[in-house]
Amino acid sequence: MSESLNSVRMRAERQGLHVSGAERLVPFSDVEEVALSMVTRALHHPRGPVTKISLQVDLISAATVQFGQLPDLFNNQVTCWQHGRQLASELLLSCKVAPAAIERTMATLAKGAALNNTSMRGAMLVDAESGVRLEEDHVRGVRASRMDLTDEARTELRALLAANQLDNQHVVEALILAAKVVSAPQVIAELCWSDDPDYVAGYVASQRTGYQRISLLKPSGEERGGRAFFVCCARNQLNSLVEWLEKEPMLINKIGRIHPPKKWRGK
Ligand code: WAQ
Ligand code: MG
Repeated sequence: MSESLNSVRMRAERQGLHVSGAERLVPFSDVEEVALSMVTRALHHPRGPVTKISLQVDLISAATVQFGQLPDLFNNQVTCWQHGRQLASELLLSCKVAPAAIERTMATLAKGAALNNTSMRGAMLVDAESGVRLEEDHVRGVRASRMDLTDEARTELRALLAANQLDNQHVVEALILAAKVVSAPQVIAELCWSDDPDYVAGYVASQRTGYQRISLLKPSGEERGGRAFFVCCARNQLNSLVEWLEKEPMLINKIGRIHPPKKWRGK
């Protein structure tokens, strides 16, 4: 790739509480339009109103861009969020996350993983064996950043998602984020549910399972959401993992399969 890219990042808050964030990697010609749409989105966010919007644009050298691929999407339909969390636990177990680590992390996300029991700005970093939280700052967490789809991959993905009634911004952004995060060999799985009160779906993602979308992972109206990256990582490699997740650019030029909905009835 010869053309340089720009990382465009937005974060919005209300009196210190995280409201919304967005990440794109785009050519210079698209910076203005993308930046404007992020500001518009922050101003009209369902978790709003906001009191501060931060926008950051950084030039990225083409030589540093890594290429990636989206995971396959599996569309699990559950009838209640309790079943959703059961399914998420099973999937995380299949990735070899320890049962106590799963239980502890879910409880933390459910009560709000930041201080004052609110949502964090970024993700928890959790030792997959012990369940211990490893992120330095429990409010900010770790922010996966500088990842996006190529235009061609975005067009292809949105057509495929639309054919499966899944074409919305949450799905597109979550697939991109998960693609980068689970491509790190130290991350054995990711768990996520939204902090938007009306968006009740979430997922477990890993190299092993792909992106396992779960239709319900929380009750409607709930604003406590979050992400946990389960890692198997020596302490002295943690800084470089976080640095890679937050700074290294990844452009995704290949999409995955979208599987049809499948009912899951609980155990
Ligand atoms: N890096 C790390 N953690 C993040 C990031 C990031 N870039 N962005 C958000 N988070 C954390 C933060 O704690 C948020 O509170 C939480 O994730 C949820 O973020 O298949 O909408 O943007 O239908 O609300 C998943 C299901 C939707 C999509 C996820 O997340 C589907 C969603 P939100
Ligand atoms: Mg949100």
